[in-house]
Amino acid sequence: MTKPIYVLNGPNLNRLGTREPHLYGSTTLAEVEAMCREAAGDCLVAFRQSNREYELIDWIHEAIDEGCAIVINPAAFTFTSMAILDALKMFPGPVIELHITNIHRREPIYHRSYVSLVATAIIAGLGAWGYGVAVHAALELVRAKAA
Ligand code: DHK
Repeated sequence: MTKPIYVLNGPNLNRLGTREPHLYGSTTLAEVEAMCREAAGDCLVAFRQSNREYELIDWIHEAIDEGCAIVINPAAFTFTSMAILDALKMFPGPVIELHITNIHRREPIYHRSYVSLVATAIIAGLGAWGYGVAVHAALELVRAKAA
């Protein structure tokens, strides 16, 4: 794979490791990044996190031109951002929506995802381990399409 896979993370995920560990575990974002790079093998990874919606949108636009796949944990923007949904609609490759927790087992405010309207697949509830699964899945989808 010559084009990188974009792994994009939304607000408050920079606090992983100490943020509500009973929900999100103790894995830090840096450790998540290392898991993604290991899972990607020889495929480049553009791993980003922002608390700003516009930055996530700019990175999705960058991926439209430069990336082979997107794994995105939009965090709270999952449930609020039509702007992120509209940006993802322009991405030609696979989009894996990733949540550390099973959002469907949480409070109702976490049950309606805008991103799910465009995601190729959704992984939720596997904890931080889900990031590696999502990267593997995205790359397999890219390889299958290229075959
Ligand atoms: C992460 C967040 O920050 C929350 O806003 C989502 C998601 C859940 C996760 O499980 O990774 O509701």
